[in-house]
Amino acid sequence: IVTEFEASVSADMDDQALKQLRAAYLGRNGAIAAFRSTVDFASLSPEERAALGKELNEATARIEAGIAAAKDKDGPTSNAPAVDFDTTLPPMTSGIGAIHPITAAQMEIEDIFRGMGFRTYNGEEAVTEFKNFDALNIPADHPARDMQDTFWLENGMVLRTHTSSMQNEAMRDFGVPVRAIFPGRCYRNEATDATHENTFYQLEGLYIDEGVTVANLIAVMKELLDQVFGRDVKVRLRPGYFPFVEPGFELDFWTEINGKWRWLELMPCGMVHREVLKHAGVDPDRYSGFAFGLGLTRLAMLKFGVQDARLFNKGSLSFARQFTATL
Ligand code: FA5
Repeated sequence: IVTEFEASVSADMDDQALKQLRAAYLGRNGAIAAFRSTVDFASLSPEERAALGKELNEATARIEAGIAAAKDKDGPTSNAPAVDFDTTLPPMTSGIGAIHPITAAQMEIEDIFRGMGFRTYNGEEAVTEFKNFDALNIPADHPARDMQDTFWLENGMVLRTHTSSMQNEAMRDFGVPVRAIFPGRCYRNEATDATHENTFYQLEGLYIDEGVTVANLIAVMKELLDQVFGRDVKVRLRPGYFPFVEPGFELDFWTEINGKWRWLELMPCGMVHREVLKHAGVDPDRYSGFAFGLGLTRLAMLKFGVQDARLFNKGSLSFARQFTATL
């Protein structure tokens, strides 16, 4: 029977043909069963019975193996797993990923603002000149355009130089009152050093409602910094100039750097300029509000003690892995 089987099986056979072949030899009405039915087992001695049983088992095993081998060689239509490895070995682990320190800082700040009723809004990185400049009271001939070195795209759009580019659409999309933060990547065509990257992160905040004042601005900024640094942080405002705020400020906070306590400039901010409100269709006689532009990259440097902003963009695993313990 086995000789006959081995002559008829071939690797060219498809699954269906192999199934039929298997039935013809091993099925209920197959060759092995037919042979069994011709044997009068009761008339055999125990030794004869054992020997014949063993032979029939071997024949069955060889036919099964022949079918399996024909299936295996079938390539893509074969379902047989490739078992050329030891399934009892412990699995290889690929290591656990780490959250990038800037993402970690961003997530923490988003949480704090969520607690104060701010929604998070993610805008585009390639934006119209209008959103990045004009809507923010920076017309084409305004010298403030030179304050930020811009990457221009061939289609006339720009890579946003700041997250303020989202102020206009946030007011238009949500209407007022609005409380929102916009974290994101910004680009500036400038020489890099330890505190300047051409690709860096900001986190913008915008709060527009009736009767919002500088007092609200200070309260929100202080709450943010108290929570980020886990202590009662001292802040101060100095005048600062940005065309899209009036008055504009630089917010400093009192901190220890290399063992010495001093004021550190952290966050430009101010009361949103009337022209910016008008560009977004908001009535400046009824509504007022504040905006701020937190340097997220610089905040992450402070928080995690990173000395060089350029390390964040290196894609270095050994750098990223240092922060797993912090999370
Ligand atoms: C602005 O970009 C304003 N849009 C901020 C603003 C928003 C003011 C709302 C008023 C109201 P400035 O160019 O200073 O401002 O950048 C803000 C912060 O981004 C800086 O304090 C700094 O932390 C960060 N930043 C700016 N340039 C870089 C850079 N090249 N690399 C890393 N961080 C940078």
